[in-house]
Amino acid sequence: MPATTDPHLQLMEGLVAARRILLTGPDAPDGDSLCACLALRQILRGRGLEADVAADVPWRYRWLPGAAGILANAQVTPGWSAVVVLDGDRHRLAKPVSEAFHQATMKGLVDHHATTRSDGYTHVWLQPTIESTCGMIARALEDWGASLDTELATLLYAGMVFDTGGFRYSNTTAHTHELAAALLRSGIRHDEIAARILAERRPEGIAAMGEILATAQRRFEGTVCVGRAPLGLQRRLGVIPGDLEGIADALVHQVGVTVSMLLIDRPDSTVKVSLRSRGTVDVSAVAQQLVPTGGGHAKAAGAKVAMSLAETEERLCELLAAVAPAIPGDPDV
Ligand SMILES: [Mn+2]
Repeated sequence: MPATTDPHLQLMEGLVAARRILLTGPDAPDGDSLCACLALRQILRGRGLEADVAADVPWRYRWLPGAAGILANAQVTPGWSAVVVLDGDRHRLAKPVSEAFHQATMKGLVDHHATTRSDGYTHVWLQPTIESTCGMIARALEDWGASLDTELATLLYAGMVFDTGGFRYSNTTAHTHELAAALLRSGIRHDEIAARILAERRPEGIAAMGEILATAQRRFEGTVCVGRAPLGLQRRLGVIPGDLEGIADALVHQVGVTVSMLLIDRPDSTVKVSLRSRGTVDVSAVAQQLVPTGGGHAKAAGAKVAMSLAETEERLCELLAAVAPAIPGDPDV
């Protein structure tokens, strides 16, 4: 029997007592975050609770079961008794959602990022040893008395596939595969899920990927690869949110490269940074040093900074130089 002090049971206890529940993730959510929100919404609605999801959904995730019913961030008005942040922390919520969070009586966190701080919530369920937030939910189903159907299994499998890069990243464990096997038995189309969540691109995204890879530069004696997506490139090629997923991974998977950075200009004069590591460099520490709201995992991290693209690149190179000897030599070689 699980102890009632277990965070996933305390969270459910709080949610069952709540009147209106809003589930959300960081602004510009990834596959794990959206799938975790939709999965928890299905579980809560299955218990007769009033639960909704708020997110601006990139095209890549619009096929997910239940995605059509997601509220856009701008549609969120105050009046939620519980707001739960999944797969990321409260510091990166979109503005209307952040206001709803601050006014809610119950403030929940469900996350697996080691860099997430647990202050500012009434309920915290944080498990950095688990590969994905969807994996946390999959592991809690039995204790919650929730039943698995094909729709729920599709969501949980999609989040796990997304966060493990198709079971290839170092966060994948034997237990990840055991859970995936249990989800496969529910009759999901795992090939379709993996193709859509990881591989599929729009023609505009293919063109952007080609140009970013072709113009990427290697620094630090070739061990660090920098990809740049300036606004000009994005506008010329018609890039929309969701088109640039996976490019940071492609950059790091080159012979001799141990760290990659993808720098994406945003229309609000900020830069979105995606960092990947294949070696000993902890890129979540680099992201946190870049900006306090940055962070993630040791091998995959991100940040949003109010600097120019060139300034961001130079600052990141300074930080990488400081973590030597993992990174050799001069940033300009
Ligand atoms: Mn995640």
